[in-house]
Amino acid sequence: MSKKNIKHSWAEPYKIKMVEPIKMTTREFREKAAKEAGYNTFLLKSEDVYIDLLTDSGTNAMSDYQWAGLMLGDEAYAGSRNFYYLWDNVKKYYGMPYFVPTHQGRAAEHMISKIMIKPGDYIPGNMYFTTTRVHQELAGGTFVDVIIDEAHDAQNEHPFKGNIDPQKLEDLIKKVGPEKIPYVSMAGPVNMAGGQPFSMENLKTIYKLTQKYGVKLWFDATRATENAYFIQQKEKGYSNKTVAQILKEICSYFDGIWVSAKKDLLVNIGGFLATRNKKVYEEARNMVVIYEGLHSYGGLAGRDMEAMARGIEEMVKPENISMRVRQVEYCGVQLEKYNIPLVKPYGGHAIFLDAKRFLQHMKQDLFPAQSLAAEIYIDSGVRGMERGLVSSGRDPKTGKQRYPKLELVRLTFPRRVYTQSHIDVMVESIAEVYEHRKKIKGLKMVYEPKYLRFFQARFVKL
Ligand code: PLI
Repeated sequence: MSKKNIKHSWAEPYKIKMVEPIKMTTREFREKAAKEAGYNTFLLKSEDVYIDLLTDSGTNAMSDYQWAGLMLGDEAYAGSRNFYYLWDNVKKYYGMPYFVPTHQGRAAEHMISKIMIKPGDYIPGNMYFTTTRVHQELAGGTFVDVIIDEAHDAQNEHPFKGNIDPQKLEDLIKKVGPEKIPYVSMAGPVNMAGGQPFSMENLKTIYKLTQKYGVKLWFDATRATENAYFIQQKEKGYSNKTVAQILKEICSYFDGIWVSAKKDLLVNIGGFLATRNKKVYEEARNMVVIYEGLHSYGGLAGRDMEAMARGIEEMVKPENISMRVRQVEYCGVQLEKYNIPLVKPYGGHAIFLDAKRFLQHMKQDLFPAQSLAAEIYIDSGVRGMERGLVSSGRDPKTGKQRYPKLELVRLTFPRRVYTQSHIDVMVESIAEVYEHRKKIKGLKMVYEPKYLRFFQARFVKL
């Protein structure tokens, strides 16, 4: 190997100052725990989990800079200095002049849906997200998926599977009329598609289309920094721009954004709504006092807002965002060595196992992804999450199950929490489950909640 090729490895851009011990359990223990949890990984006790890849939401490790900021929390009921610092950073990094904090992302989704959607409206989006869609439906709207077809194919290696199909969008606008579309709901990277980004080129096309018909464009910017990083890495003309510059350019095309700060912002709680639309801002600022708290804390402590403000500064740092995405990539590369079927390209926040191909012998009605997530936990204590038929739920009008093309198990990486060795152990466990996959028989749902059933549904083994 030439000297030029030696420096390919990467390592975490931090060192560990405090550790949180994790409990080691036996297979027998985990079999019992999984049964008691109704084979739903959301219902497991966290202390019974060895490597927790359930979600990257609120599970991040904060830096010493963020922890130090907690001590500067100004816990005034009104007008705390942390609120103003956070607002300044929202303006600086997202480019949005108006800002309303919320306790987490779905509170912002609730408000924007209530403000913008009238019964009978249609909300086109690049694949649904669970909480986003339920708020759109509860406001009387109908979500319409206008993502490109490639996104529904786990094996298609299109670099920007989060793109909106302009033709699908224009067809919908012409069919229902622009007045029935309060806004286009764009997310990036697209969580349910496997963490797939959209390109700047696609965003510009969609922006022009919405301008042509006078339709608003809103952005779920929950993991926007990852999308900006993918644009920098993959899209022509962006390799010399910083992630911070790209993030700001992305946001410049949107009327407003909602954010779950529990992801990109490297904190454990928080969210916000930000916009350049003064009218929407006035309504959100008024509404937040009913559902969340005063407009200058939105259900958060002053110290939480301080950690968020500092997290914004850290999330765009090149070493942080590249390590984040490259850790996920490392996991994908290792799994592929065992021929484990995955969604390609690898996502920004997670690796998604393709349960349809992993458990080819199982019909979708037997919940392959739910079964696989339970088996992986039983094998090694690694906790992932179902993203398939259970998550997709039922059509609120017909009550029928919505059968998604993608039947996936998500292995999601909390930021700055696990090391390469954790990933190696996890990969070996999944390889083991893959070897014995034919023994997995599927599950029967025995309890089904009305909303977002994946969180609390219970199953028994067949
Ligand atoms: O969990 P919240 O309420 O802070 O945020 C809701 C939410 C909105 N948009 C997107 C793209 C999300 O991924 C999201 C929450 N995601 C979770 C909890 C996850 O595990 O992916």
